Amino acid sequence: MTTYEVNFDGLIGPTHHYGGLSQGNLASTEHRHSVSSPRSAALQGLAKMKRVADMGIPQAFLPPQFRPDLPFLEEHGFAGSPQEIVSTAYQERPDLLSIAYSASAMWTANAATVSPSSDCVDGRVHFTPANLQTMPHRALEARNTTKTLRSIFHDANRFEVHDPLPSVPETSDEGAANHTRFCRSYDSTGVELFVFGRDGDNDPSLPRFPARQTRAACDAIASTHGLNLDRCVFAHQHPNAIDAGVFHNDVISVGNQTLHLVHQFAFADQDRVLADLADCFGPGLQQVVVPDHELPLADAVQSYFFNSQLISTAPNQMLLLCPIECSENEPANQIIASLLMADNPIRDCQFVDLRESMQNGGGPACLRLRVVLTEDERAAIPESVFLTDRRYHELCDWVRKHYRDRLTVSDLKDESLFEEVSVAMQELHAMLDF
Ligand code: SUG
Repeated sequence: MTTYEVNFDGLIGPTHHYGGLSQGNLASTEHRHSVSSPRSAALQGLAKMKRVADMGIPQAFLPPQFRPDLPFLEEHGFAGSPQEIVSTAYQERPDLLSIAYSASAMWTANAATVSPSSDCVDGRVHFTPANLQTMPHRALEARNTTKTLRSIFHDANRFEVHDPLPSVPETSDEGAANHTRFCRSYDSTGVELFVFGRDGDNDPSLPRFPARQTRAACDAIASTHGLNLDRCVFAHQHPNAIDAGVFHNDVISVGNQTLHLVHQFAFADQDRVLADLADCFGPGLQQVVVPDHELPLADAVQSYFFNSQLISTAPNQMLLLCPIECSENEPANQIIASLLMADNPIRDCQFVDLRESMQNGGGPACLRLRVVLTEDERAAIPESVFLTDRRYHELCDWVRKHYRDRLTVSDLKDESLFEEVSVAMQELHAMLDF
């Protein structure tokens, strides 16, 4: 039976702005309160999805979450009509208004951790939506993400969407951005790599910037998904990497099937981690370690090279879909050129313009959640989640009609913005039947 990797990209929402909300994410801090273009952001995201779909690779999408999150503002004591809540919040706590308006659900690599049915003891696909509890604007996503995933993966014979882990520092979880799966082909049992930045409170090597994922979260997910622990590897992120701006593992390492591209300073105990992965996998795992002298950490973060999507286009053939910033970074360019010449499955490299998302620290891989599905599992989810040609054009038209070309944090107080978003979201929900 054919088994596919389906990419679920987040459709970028109409309130995409630069809040400067993510400490440790250098792009977010650097672009704090810059002018954003929600319209360009969404069209860039859609163009990336279309490019992947046009290669014949199944491409699906998750709708944006409704923002502002009024219940969040109400919990902080703001009351009245939506307009009153927004306008008082802007006067008294503009930081909270920016959180409530964040479009961060676009980065679906943080939506959940997913284990395909071939890895799970009960033969079902397991999902754990991430609690994203480290950052207040991201913590707002979990409830809705759980609901959306449950509505898409509703068939309990084939899927289990767990509750997110408790939203407390001990079980801090950021989803698939800290999880990589290796396999010989998508239908074979894989080896799952779980990456954490913090192992309890007594961790002596805590970085300066937040370490968003805990070891306890990784353990809990591996256990509830029913994974074979002999085929799981747990790796501690290098604290220096976190302090250099590597807030998620997918900023410093990317893997697909039999190929792992990883920076020299990704993990604290790198040799052990790579040896364990090779042991669990058995023969055939190709590990390409990029040395710091070829791609210094600062360039890895600036170019987001490791946030490229590594996509299988045919058996043992892959495409590297890189952020356009890689083409402007000399060391990243060199690495790409040498990978294309070396003996590995990468056959092609393409650059994609996602500058609007990149300026908030979200590259190609951040914008997608990978879900490996058999033909039968794929048939059990609504067809309407897939990006067809027709849907692509409908969504582009919808974005052009409703999204602003320019948005600043002071625009968040506009009554008209709230209205515009409400109308746009109603129209979207009428268009999508999931
Ligand atoms: O969580 N940026 C996101 C970027 C997430 C990237 N995802 C992966 N690496 N998989 C974050 O830091 C910035 C929002 C702002 O500042 O307005 C933000 O949330």
